Amino acid sequence: MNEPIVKTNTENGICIVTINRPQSLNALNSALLDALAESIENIRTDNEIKIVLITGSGDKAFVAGADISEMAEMNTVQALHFSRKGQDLLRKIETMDKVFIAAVNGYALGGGFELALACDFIYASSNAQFGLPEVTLGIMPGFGGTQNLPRLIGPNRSKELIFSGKMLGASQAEAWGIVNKVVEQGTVLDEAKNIAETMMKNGLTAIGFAKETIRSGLNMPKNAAILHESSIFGNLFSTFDQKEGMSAFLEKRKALFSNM
Ligand code: CO8
Repeated sequence: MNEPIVKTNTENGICIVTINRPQSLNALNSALLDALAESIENIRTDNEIKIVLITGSGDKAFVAGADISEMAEMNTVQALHFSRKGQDLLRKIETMDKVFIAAVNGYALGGGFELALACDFIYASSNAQFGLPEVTLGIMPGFGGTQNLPRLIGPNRSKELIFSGKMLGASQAEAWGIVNKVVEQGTVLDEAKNIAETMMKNGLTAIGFAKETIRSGLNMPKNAAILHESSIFGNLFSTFDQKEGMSAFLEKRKALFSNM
């Protein structure tokens, strides 16, 4: 039987999503985007899954972009649908009250870099390369890159990357604030799992609300964002986890959160 193009494996609330098309450096074609969208929707409705790690199959690429051989044949309408399909998927990742970590194990180019940027943060192996080479193909990023990258590293560095199409190595990406941590080749998934396991011990409802507050606050004027934060902060005092977390501290024991 053929291997699935997207593999998922869940253990103890952490789901590993592996993009599995290594012969094309995990390039995103329509079938892969559909399979990824289906996996992400299953994850959204699975209450057992709290943290998602996205990685690529093989040791060469996370995702080397959208599939150029498929895109080469597209007309305007097909390209628009293709881009929307990708954007819908990424928006779901950005807005879901679960944590997404990109474990970048090689090339993260074009749509692949944009997929990593939609995650909450990125861990990268030392051989990772990041780039938005769309202009070398006569197009521009269409998967959120012109919006998410400038919000992360500012417009000037984004323009340098987008206009030149140049790749950034893992340590430079770390220095620019794109990557949270660079690790030895072959260990990125384990390192991402380690931080995920630390997070699993915390109040995951609170983490979900913190994610939403950070995301929505970045698109609001500061005064409104601060008000939004205090209202969410107040609401968390109606949760079991707030009672448990604070009681556990006062009773000098470990908190047993139930994510309610
Ligand atoms: N699309 C299709 N096939 C690809 C892609 C890709 N993006 N990247 C690599 N492949 C294929 C190659 O064609 C090759 O296939 P084959 O063996 O059949 O010839 C195989 O993967 C291995 O690749 P290479 O032999 O080229 O490997 P190298 O180690 O020599 O080079 C590189 C690796 C540098 C990563 C090189 O493959 C490369 O430059 N790839 C293209 C990168 C790129 O330009 N990506 C951006 C695409 S545009 C994009 O992502 C737009 C997103 C916006 C819209 C998204 C909507 C979803």
